[in-house]
Amino acid sequence: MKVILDAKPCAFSFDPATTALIVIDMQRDFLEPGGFGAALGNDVSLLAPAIAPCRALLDAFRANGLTIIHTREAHRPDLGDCPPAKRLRGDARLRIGDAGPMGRILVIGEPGVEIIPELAPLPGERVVDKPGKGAFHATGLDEMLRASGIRSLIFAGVTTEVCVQTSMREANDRGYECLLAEDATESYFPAFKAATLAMVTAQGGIVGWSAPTRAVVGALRCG
Ligand code: TIU
Repeated sequence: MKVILDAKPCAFSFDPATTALIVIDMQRDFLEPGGFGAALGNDVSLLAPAIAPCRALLDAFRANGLTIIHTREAHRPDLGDCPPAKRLRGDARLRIGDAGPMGRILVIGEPGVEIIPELAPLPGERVVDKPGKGAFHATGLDEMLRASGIRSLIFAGVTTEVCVQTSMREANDRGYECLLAEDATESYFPAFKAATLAMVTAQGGIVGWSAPTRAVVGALRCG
């Protein structure tokens, strides 16, 4: 049964049964001091406002028994899935694979890759480790969603203009109806977050829709 919520650039209509919540990279490496985000010179406290809205979305999807996917930006310990072009980019104090205060940066199995405790996955919720910025690159996520009959995606997580926007664009090109939860995503650069929200919803929703978390939660309550 379809539900409709107020969104930009126009109403977003979705069937909760064929909708997944995709929480992008809410992991310690981006949200806590000592991880990848901090090593790149960012103020990680700027991402904290997204935590409570992400939790509200998780609570609503859990209460309705809906599909939830968590992603983590993470590489194999041998870094065979991390091209040098990615590892050597920029002047990070700690590069991917280097040992930091939360273990090796962005490496599967290390403490920094873990999703923050407030948003920890529950049993039955899929956790997709992704070697790229986009959640569809080299992950099998598209096949997983199609096998589950998912057609619409609600996006949340960090950072807005890097992994969230990349994933939303990948999803849009694969035919999913995508909505970005405006307050459940943050960037180290507030202006980039604002620009992303504007650009994905411009031109009649060229990439998709956006709406506040309360609109998504409210629609699920009514649905
Ligand atoms: N640096 C930055 O803003 N983001 C990333 O490197 N990865 C994600 O967005 N997850």
